[in-house]
Amino acid sequence: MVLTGAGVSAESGVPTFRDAQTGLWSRFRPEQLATVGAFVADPDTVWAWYEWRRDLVEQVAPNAGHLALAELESLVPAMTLVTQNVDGLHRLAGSRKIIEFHGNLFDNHCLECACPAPGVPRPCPKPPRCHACGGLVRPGVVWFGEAIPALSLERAVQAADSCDLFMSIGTSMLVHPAAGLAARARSTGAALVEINPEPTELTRFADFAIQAPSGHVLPVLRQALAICRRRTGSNH
Ligand code: BV8
Ligand code: ZN
Repeated sequence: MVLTGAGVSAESGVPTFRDAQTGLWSRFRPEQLATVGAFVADPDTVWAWYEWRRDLVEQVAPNAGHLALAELESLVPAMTLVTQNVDGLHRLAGSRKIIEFHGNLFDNHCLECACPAPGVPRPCPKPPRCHACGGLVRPGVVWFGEAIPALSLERAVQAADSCDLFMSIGTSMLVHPAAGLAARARSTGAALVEINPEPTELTRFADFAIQAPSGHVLPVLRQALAICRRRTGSNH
């Protein structure tokens, strides 16, 4: 099982949550904007923050780390990728078995009736109205204080409980319940590997802590696995 966070997208040019927000958004903290309360209080500002992030993500490409993870998936069919990222870059890189634990930046649904709101034209400076009930349309991400969608949580917990190797890549391990998945995997005997240039809450529990950028480490890991495969001829 692989759990990724914002650090995996950093080398694509997407600022992480811990990075200081740039420009207009420097006076807010993500935890202040990424909540239902913030959206209800000021829908135009919160919607504009997501439009700014969508514009930014649309201009970047998956990096070598995303691409290596997509290739690892074909080398290790049992692998499950759980991502906290909402930027869609893993899918763009070719990963298919993905659990978008916190949703996706480019999805929208109605705040009132939860009706999906596909095809919102871009740019869209203000939040559109729901075609079913006229309620405000909101970004399809999981905000702080909101529950993780039940199916995503169930599948991620199942992967954590059954994996024999848990890799935490590019995450500060501060946001729950995503961060708790590592402890679940460890409690069922999985080996823990962390790839992060900085130490985190997980580092002291990791069997291997590789303190380097994921865009550098993951291609090496993928290459090493492919060589092992060729030498041993094994495919499990
Ligand atoms: C919930 C979508 C309950 C929105 C996001 C238990 C303990 C403590 C707190 C809580 C708890 N349970 C619940 C909470 C509250 C809260 C929480 O965890 N708060 C934190 C701040 C303490 N959790 C919630 O509210 C969750 N909901 O629990 O609901 C409930 C239950 C039932 C019914 C009703 C309610 C929901 C959390 C989801 C929030 N949504 N995103 C949006 O994006 O706008 S979270 C958002 O922040 C991201 O998705 C991501 O998950 C998180 C940022 O974390 P990281 O990805 O780790 O990024 P970060 O910047 O922190 O770190 C980057 C790392 O990369 C760094 O370590 C850096 O060193 C490294 N790095 C940098 N460059 C590289 C690199 N690594 C590798 N290579 C590089 N090149
Ligand atoms: Zn509606």
